[in-house]
Amino acid sequence: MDVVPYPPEFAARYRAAGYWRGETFGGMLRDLAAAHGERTALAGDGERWSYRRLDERADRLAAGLTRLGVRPGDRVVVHLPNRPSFYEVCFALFRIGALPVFALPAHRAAEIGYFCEFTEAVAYIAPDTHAGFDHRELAAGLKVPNVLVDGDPGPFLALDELRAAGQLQEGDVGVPKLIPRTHDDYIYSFRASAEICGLSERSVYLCALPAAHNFPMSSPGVFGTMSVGGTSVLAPHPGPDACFPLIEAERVTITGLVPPMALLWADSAGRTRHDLSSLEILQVGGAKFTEEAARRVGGVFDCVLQQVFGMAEGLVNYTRPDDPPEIALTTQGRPISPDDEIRVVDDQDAPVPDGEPGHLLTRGPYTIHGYYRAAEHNATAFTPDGFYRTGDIVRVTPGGYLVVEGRAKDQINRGGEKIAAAEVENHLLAHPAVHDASVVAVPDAYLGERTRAHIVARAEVTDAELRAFLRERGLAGYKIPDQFAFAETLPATAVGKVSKRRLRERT
Ligand code: J2J
Repeated sequence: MDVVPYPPEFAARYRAAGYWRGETFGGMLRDLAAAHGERTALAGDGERWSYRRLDERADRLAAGLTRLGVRPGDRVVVHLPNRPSFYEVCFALFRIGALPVFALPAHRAAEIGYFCEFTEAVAYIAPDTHAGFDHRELAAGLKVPNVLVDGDPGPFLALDELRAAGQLQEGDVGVPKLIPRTHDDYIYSFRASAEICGLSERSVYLCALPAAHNFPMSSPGVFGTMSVGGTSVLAPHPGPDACFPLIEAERVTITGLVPPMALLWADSAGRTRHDLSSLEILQVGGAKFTEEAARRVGGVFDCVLQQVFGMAEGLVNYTRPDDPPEIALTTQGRPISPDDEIRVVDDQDAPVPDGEPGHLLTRGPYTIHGYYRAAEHNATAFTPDGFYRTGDIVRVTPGGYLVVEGRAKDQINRGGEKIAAAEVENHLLAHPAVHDASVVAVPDAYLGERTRAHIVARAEVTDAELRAFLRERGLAGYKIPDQFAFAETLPATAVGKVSKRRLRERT
């Protein structure tokens, strides 16, 4: 089975509660064009599109893609930076009933090749070149029937004969996992998010993080902003130099950042000549925002600070804009929905006493019941009664807010960018001089965590050679270890597995 459906009794409950309304993205855009036709939906990359224009462009592209052979249910890998055409492509694919598979701009041949093959994608859609990287070269090496290039100047151009929808997430196994989301569950999550954040048609959302990431896509992100007829502004990158001028020019009211970027913004805000006074909400999430960092950022911006603890698999928690400031400084928020079920358990899946830290399990109206085409992995990633094992260690405050205390999954959170240790280890083990490899997180004042690869070599090899090797294999840059440490052996646990705990203690 490709996709594990919500159990019928749950689906029925979510419909009865009014969360799932049978709405589709295609229908949503049609309604938005009717209600807000001339209002600006998207601004960025030198373009400004009204809702009507977006609707028309999506129709035209859908027709073009259909002529080229894209059919309902087909998968299409979308690898676009922050520009309006990202959403044109999404809506066109949704109108056809095809599934976009979202890749991050930093992904390279290793990831993109895997997505195309694993999903049997019928097309790859990318810019010609972006940020100094030639996507056409990458595309030439893909086993995919069609390549669509979104380049300058003008619209799409079919490179090959063209026959050209999902969410993407890096898991803690050797290969990335795909997260299948439905129109019903996803639309509910961003509509409810927009309501929590108090968005209206006068809201202006700045998409600072990569558009393909779940946070700026749906928490409430661009789709949440669209759902109420607001305007989204697309930044080429999340730094203050790109974003501050946009905040001033577009009178941005809300944006979302990862913690290191929020700290960078706080440093720059003191000396900027740009007027940031339109900002009403600054969201921070994707990695632990420590109380100290939150106080620093909160003290600089004259707006509401909101913590967001979410995951592409579903569950998203927010501190509420009208919460006392202490809550936003010290917790990661509470779930969107009254029907989000939270369990905090020990290693045996037994509930821990109230307020104690434990593994976070969750189930609810927008949390998946299985990864795409991953039956074996799903057997351990979910409980038999359908709770998703988040891999996060949390505690719940008496007020029902979650505090993230740590992580049990073998994943490194490099300033919000997730790195599955096993994936990088697999690539390292492919090098003939590497006998064994183990990748762990090391604390970092700026990013929260960086990566260190512990290597047992069987022949002479340098860290520079290993870095070059990983790059040649087409691994995304953020997954290339920051540090290498060479050793004779790796420490073992009592059962003989590599002890990552002891590795982390090595300096
Ligand atoms: C600590 N850890 C956090 C937080 C995510 C909104 C916001 C973020 C994501 C996201 C998202 C954290 N404090 N505030 O999808 O819609 C870590 C946890 C979590 C994992 C999920 C959204 N916010 N995390 O980051 O799928 O470990 O989603 O399980 O990329 O990031 O990562 P991802």
